[in-house]
Amino acid sequence: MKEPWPRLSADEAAELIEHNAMVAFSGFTPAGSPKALPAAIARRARELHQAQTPFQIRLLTGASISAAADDALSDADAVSWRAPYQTSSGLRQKINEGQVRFVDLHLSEVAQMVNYGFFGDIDVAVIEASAIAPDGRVWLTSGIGNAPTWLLRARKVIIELNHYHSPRVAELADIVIPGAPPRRNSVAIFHALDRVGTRYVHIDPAKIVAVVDTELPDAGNVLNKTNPICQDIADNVVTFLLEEMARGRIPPEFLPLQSGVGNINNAVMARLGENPDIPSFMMYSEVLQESVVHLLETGKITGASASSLTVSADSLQKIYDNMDFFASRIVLRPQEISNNPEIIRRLGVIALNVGLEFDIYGHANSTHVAGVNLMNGIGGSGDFERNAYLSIFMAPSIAKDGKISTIVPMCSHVDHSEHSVKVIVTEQGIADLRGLSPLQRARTIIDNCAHPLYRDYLHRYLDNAPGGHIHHDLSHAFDLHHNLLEHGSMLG
Ligand code: 0RQ
Repeated sequence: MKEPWPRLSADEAAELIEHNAMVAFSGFTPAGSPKALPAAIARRARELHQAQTPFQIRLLTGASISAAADDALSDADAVSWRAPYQTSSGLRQKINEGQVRFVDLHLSEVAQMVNYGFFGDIDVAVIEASAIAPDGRVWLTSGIGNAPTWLLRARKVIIELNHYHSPRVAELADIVIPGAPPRRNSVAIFHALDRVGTRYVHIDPAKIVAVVDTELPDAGNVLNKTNPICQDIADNVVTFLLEEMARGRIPPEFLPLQSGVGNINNAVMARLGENPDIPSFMMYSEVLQESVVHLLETGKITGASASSLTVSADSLQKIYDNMDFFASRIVLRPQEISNNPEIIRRLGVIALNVGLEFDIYGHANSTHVAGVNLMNGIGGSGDFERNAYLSIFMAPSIAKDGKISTIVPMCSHVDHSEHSVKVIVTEQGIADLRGLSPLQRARTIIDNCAHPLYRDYLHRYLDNAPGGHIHHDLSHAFDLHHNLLEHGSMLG
């Protein structure tokens, strides 16, 4: 039987994308993101630019894509607008130079904002799939992200049919799209592994304008380096959680964990995994990193829900080779479900995220260095931090060999407020902020979390700051940042 859609090369498919189109990529991190079209779109941009023809796309994704893909697109000046999250150094530079307009969004909200038309129509969705059926069923791969919404909303769909993935990867998926307010029902997830949807997305097959065959792995962005500072932070987190259990504030069966990405989070997962006093637990997270696969195998993690499997090629292969074991322990969800505030609050998630800087009252900056330069974006950290039972923020107390204190008098940009940041942990110690007044919080954060290099300065700032409920000296609150910008070090 003749297929209802054309099989094209990536370059041929890229020609279907017009200047200024809103393009939406599947996936969440490199997992599940298109692998061939980003480079082909970049090539198309270069060719057209050489012919003096304008060509740029507006690009929506789930979270980050591979840094190589974002780099290729930004090197070719192929992107004019980008949302909601990125981790590429090349794109970051263009954003900070004002050449690419970037919108930094809570990841759980993106699909709904698109459904309500806040960003205009989606012209083309580029979706990595493990299989498609002539009736329009599309099975996704190792990262779901916003792909279900893109498939349903886009005018045209280009499928990257990636034969690298096991066809059984679809067994991990649980696809459901919440209804529109005000008649949205509750999402009936009462346990991290509950399934409430389908394994595929069903669309009008007439929208599929091209199928591009690929066989490419989810390259890059697998971080599992560690260092003594990460280990100390991880030990402090484990100590804190054990004390919470001893006081009965975490139940004996533990609570589901969310863990951000990066070396600190990997170290925390490893330490939790090896500690015999931490019971086995579930994950209700957005990304499952490398360490989770091993902990699922040992039984320390009994089940994991997320939007993507951001693991090494070896670990992904292990999952595919042992699908009978892993398919009953992993659920991959659209990001508006993996990061859904209702479910996070209901399950009592413990959220573990990393920030760039914290002020002495507990506000956190995750996104903007010295308040001006974007790092990556808020990602899903806000979805979890605001709604978690326990929000724990972690960071080394200093960055850049001590030139930067991550504890400052006033955050130069606020992503998470003092009202929802519950605990701050550095390698120096733990600041449990629950129930503390602002001045108590300030002394606790300085004494327990600030680096000794900066502790006296921060105490002096607090002692000299005028105020009422909160003390601040508005003419000196950013002296450390001024020092950094003028002298390259907060120490002056
Ligand atoms: O610089 O890369 O040049 O060495 O920032 O810092 O300590 O290596 O930590 O890689 O975990 O990143 C907040 C950016 C931390 C990340 C952030 C410098 C430091 C280093 C990286 P180098 P670390 P990480 C789940 C949840 C928001 C999104 C999120 C992030 C570099 O965790 O993007 O949480 N979070 N998502 O030297 C200037 C400071 C600094 C600083 C550190 N105060 N000023 N530079 N650095 N503190 C994932 C998703 O949402 C998909």
